[in-house]
Amino acid sequence: MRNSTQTAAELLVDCLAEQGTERLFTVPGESFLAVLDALHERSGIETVVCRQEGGVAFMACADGAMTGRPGIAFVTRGPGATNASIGVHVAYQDSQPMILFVGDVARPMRDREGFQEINFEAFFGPIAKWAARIDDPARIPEYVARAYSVAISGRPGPVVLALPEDMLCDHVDAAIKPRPLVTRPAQAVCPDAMQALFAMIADAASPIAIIGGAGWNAKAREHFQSFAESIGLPVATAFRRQDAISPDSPVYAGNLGYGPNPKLVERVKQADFVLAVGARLGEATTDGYSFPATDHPEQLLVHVHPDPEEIGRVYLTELGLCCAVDEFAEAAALWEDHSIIPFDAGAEAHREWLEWATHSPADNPPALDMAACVTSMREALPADTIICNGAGNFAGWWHRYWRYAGYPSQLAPTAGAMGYGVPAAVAAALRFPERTVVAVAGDGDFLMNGQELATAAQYGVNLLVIVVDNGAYGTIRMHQEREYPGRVSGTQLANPDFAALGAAFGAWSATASTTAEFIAALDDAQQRSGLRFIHVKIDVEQLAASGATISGLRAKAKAT
Ligand SMILES: Cc1ncc(C[n+]2csc(CCOP(=O)(O)OP(=O)(O)O)c2C)c(N)n1
Ligand SMILES: [Mg+2]
Repeated sequence: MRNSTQTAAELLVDCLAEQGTERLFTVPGESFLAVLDALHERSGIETVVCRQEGGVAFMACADGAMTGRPGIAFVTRGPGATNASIGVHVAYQDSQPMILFVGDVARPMRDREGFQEINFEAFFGPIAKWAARIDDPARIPEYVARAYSVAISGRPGPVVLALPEDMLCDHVDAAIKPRPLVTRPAQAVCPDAMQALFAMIADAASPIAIIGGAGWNAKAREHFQSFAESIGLPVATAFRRQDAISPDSPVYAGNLGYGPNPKLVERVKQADFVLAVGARLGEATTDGYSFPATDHPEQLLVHVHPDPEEIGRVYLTELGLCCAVDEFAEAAALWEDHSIIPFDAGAEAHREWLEWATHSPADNPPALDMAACVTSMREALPADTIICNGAGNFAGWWHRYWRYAGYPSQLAPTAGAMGYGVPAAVAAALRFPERTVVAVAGDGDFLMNGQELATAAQYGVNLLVIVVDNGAYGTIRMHQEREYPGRVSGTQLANPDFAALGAAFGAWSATASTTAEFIAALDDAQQRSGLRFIHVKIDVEQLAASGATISGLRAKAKAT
């Protein structure tokens, strides 16, 4: 029997192995026991057992972001899939390849609202690139190959495949084999369009490039950087895509997104030519589609993006290049055109960024000065450290004062989902055991997925966790103080003893209430390996890296 047939679950696992899957993330369910069993037989794929499906999906999403191949997640029916949905949404908004497999009710139970039943195609439809169900086990190779193809091609994103429990136990002919490795289709640059682009740059007086989105890799980064440097083109990064260029590049102009350098904002507004590469130019990067503006007759926009539907979707676009980021970057680096007189703007913009991103201590600094703490990390940690965060104002200090060198070195959700940082850091520590990985989290952010420290401990990863505790959902408090000054409602937090919590997960832990204590704790943490945890206590008065304070916002409200 075994020689002539295989179970559907075995075939599925073989298909994943054929696609180069080394690791998958899961919280198990009885709906896909057959898959767990098939994994038991096949040692080539590591099964990472997590503690909540939000953590599972974030780990898979981060893994996909790091490798460019889909991160793989397995969860169970309604409860597992709904927990995991936050990671599908992030993978969608962040354009990261991921495949979520969902154990589904058995086929005979369907459409009766069976136990934990959900119509997954309908549920995930709007937040996945493709959501489908495999009913016929003989077609597993086709579905898996298509899932990989959809996840990595064009604008990458998440795919969801539902697996009926009974289908996984079906026997199929052993002659049915996995399809071979799926690769991204070639998306080369059109030479005529390239020529037109170079002519426009040659005519520009104040150009700027905005780079981001997915599809970057170490080589693409190098290529684009050498092109930009050769003509002095200032390069800004889109929201949370700061590792798309080296911070040491003499044309790096800084990051857009929340709390950008006002001088960079002005530069983008005043530019007569914008080259967007890979970036969708979303709401966060453009401050609500205001720079570049959606209609900007005085500003030429060239949009380079792998998905033709993104080009011209929101913005008036002079020239669209539908191609892959790395193919564009390479073509730009190798393009022979000597008509462009190099701009001084790149060096100017870089100076402005350095000034803004360099901490200058205040006369009266707070007891624990976040900007000083992040600056001290630059001395203490390797330059290519991977910094992971979820959502909250705390992240702004790293976005401003950390230098994201190396690739990848920033795992942060452009979708702004809290709880992403710790799971992403676990995935990064597993993927790059030789590199330093730091999860930074707010007190609110940490408690959304901090349970994945148990996963970190179980797999023995090296990971430093920094929790910035201001006793508040500080970001919301900041907006609240702006809109409703002095009326604090729904934003205060009573917290556990975070250092004790970290220790309970097996971490070496410390608490820092002053800048000096932070520096000492960091030094101590660096002498150790495994799980390390620093609980940083800050006053909520220090609201954001922009310098916003509660008293400042209240005073401003009084004055107007
Ligand atoms: C999953 C999720 N829920 C709610 C929000 C809305 N939100 C954005 S930032 C924030 C507060 C974050 O608090 P904390 O992690 O303590 O960081 P802080 O702003 O205090 O530095 C909230 C509630 C979100 N972005 N994601
Ligand atoms: Mg907080």
